[in-house]
Amino acid sequence: MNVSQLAKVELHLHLEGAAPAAFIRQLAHEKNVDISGIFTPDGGYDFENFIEFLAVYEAATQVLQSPEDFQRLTTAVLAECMANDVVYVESFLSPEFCGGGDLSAWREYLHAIREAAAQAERQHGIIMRGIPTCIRHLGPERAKATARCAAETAGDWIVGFGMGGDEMQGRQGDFAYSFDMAHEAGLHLTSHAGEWGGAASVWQAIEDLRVVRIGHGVQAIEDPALVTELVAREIVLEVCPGSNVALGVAKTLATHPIRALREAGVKVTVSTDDPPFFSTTMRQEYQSLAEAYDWTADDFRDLNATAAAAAFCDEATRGRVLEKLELP
Ligand code: MCF
Ligand code: ZN
Repeated sequence: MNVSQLAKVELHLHLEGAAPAAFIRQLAHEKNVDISGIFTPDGGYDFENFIEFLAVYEAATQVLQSPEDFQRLTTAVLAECMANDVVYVESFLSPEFCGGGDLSAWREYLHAIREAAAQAERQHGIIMRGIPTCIRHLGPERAKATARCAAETAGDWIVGFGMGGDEMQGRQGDFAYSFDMAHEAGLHLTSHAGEWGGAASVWQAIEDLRVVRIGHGVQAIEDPALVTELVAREIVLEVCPGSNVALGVAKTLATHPIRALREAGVKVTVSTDDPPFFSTTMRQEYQSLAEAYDWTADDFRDLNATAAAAAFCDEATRGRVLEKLELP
């Protein structure tokens, strides 16, 4: 069997960022919203760099206006996950795009997302869990409303709290209040760091926010003391190689830090981030890694074992995931 067809766990997937461009174009058509400027002539998302990516992402979310839109989105995204043999996926959800941080609106959006997830699980067995995520460039005050939404809905489905967005703005520690609130509600913590903000940003995330996973984290390779610390603390990196190459964090897969980090003993996992934006899929990621590094099925089973162990779900769910992966 080709390694790209192995059963997979994906820990780093933004729900809106996983929306196929055709899905967003269709919603724009239905709602009469003109966002034609965000698409390339051949129908993909059009951006040249990280800042443009964030702007195009946010423009695309304009057509996601109701719980029903998010229900359709979740169904479409899970279909794509299944087509890539993903058996368990944790998705970042944004209360900002689901009611603007209003708690009762968030509950309605969440209900719709969970309906779609429950139906996919009943019909096809795929398991999804949600991680509400604040948007760094909107600042610490807005993050508090997101954290409150997360804390109030924490449970067996909302399992974590995270932060994405423009890492060049502010410091990780500016968001400590929100991360503390989420932690007290029993949520597991992750934050995007070390994608643009260097090793210093990863240090801040582990020291100031008490995260147990890092989104990206690949720039940790610049600081040997940090690599040692990540190994000692068993911090898990949600690495998204295709995203990093598409946005210019790494020039090529051959020079991407994932291999060196893994060889240094850091716990790494593989995800797609925002697959249609970066013209990637989970199968494509596995295929590219296998070709670039000669990784075998055993390497990928090892990555999935790390991901399953690092999943924020409860132990009963983890057991089901391990069964699907055919891992002990
Ligand atoms: O991981 C990629 C690139 N780095 C940082 N942020 C994001 C990525 N994909 C989406 N985001 C951000 C973006 O600001 O996360 C937010 C978006 O608004 C959504 S979180 C559900
Ligand atoms: Zn991300």
